[in-house]
Amino acid sequence: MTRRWTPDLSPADVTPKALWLNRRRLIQAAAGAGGALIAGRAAAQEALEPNSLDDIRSYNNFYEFGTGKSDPAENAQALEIPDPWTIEVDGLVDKAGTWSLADLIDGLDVEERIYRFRCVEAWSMVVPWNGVELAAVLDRLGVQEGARYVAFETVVQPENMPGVRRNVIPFPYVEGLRLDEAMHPLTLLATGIYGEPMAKQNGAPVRLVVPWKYGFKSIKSLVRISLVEEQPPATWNIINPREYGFYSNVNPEVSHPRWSQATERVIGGGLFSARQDTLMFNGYDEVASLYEGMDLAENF
Ligand SMILES: Nc1nc2c(c(=O)[nH]1)N[C@H]1C(S)=C(S)[C@@H](COP(=O)(O)O)O[C@H]1N2
Ligand SMILES: [Mo]
Repeated sequence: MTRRWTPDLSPADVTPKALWLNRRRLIQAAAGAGGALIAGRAAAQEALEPNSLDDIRSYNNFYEFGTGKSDPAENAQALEIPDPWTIEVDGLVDKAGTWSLADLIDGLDVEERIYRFRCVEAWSMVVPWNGVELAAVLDRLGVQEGARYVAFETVVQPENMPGVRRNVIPFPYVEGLRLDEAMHPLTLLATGIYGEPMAKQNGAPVRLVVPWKYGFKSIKSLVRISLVEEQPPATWNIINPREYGFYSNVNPEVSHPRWSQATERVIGGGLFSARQDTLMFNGYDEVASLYEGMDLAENF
């Protein structure tokens, strides 16, 4: 099996070797034993060609560090990452309290997931994330009866964050998912990219990744996870609810009020960088059942 990552690197060079071998074994076993679904999904993942680490680390949105695409690469280097990084877990959960990131993910499978990433601004990349399923973390925490949503919050370090000092949008940046979205196996808590620890501009040391939703749902540098009963506030939805819905599922048929969402500009495609068609749920059809019976133009 061959797969091109960058012209000079083989996948074994950029993925922790154990992980890479594991995944290969899984793919081979699935193909051999007739596990068509797993083989199919693995093949779909193989077919995506990830962007370079350079693309992924130099074209960012992280408003705490400025509104320009190249601001975070420079300004986010001031982000302080204390050891241990702690996450407050609260609400309707058995094991509420202050968790270190290490304890929160200790013993869980850190997997590689190569996902399409589609920003609401109509650009896209492909990112090889490393992370754990959020569901595994929530299971560890013990979600209580009555919890219907999960709320997330980003760290605020005004002294290190020029965007916070200038109040470019309200902070802390907050986001939320319905519990079934949070429990979906595609939803990740990501701690790395290309087998390297998460770069600060990408949301070190841990961020959410929800590949079927617009990028702003994938909140960075998490310091709080809350299990709650009511739909929690979400930053862009608060700023402009007419333009940014709570769900914000990628949907080529529902235009942003100021631009079409039918196509996207592929980052890293070079000078003649093509636009490509945007896919429903960003291509992750397996989430469609979460929204059965909902009008996705109404609940956008
Ligand atoms: N805390 C925080 N999280 C955030 C953002 C932000 O400004 N602050 N921007 C969002 C947006 S709009 C996008 S497209 C992605 C960008 O992730 P990337 O820079 O790793 O590509 O992060 C999302 N998470
Ligand atoms: Mo975005």
